[in-house]
Amino acid sequence: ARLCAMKRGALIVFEGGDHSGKTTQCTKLIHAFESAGEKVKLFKFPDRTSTIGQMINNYLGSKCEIEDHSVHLLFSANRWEKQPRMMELLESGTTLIVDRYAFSGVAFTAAKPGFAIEWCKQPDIGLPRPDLVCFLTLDTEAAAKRGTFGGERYERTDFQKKVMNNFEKLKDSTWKEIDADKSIDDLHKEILDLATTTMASVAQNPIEKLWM
Ligand code: 2DT
Repeated sequence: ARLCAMKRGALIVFEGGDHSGKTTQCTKLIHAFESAGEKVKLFKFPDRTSTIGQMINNYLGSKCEIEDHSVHLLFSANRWEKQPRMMELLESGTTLIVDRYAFSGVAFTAAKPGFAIEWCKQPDIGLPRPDLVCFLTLDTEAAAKRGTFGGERYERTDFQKKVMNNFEKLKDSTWKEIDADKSIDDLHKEILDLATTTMASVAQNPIEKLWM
């Protein structure tokens, strides 16, 4: 009898602006899949729990200064330190829901003066490539209704505009732009649908790599 290849998990990434609902939607998606008996796991970047993550956390909270190139590499290192576990899970059939990924890495650093997109992409080359990027968009007016910025570094309107502009330059065929200006449940239904389709369609495909 022919051996059937085991199905792999899907890599599903959430990106988008502040207050677009990324974290809420990741949580709802995890719960929906878990109730349906699917193997799923949540990842969030930056992962502030590791040693590198604590340095990033201090930087974002302005408790320390880190040179811009250096901190860019730390954000990337913070993904690489999770890469072996991510690959192991994907290969053993677990779908990963990821709250921010390399696209945030590039979009945020490239919003700083003197940083080219191409330079910013280099350290993340070779990380597993997402099967689906849910890019949640919200116009400035709708975003403002959801509250003001917190006190962390980067939470300023002018900077965020540059970030959103950079995201536009990173889009590829795996991106689905989703208007987040709707109820949490309506948005969830839309995303669940996309995620379910993606899981089924990539099950027999190899895991590809960024940004090749
Ligand atoms: P959260 O508010 O989602 O915790 O993000 N960032 C994130 C970067 O500058 N580079 C990266 O590689 C990543 C993943 C985005 C904290 C801030 O960190 C920024 C907002």
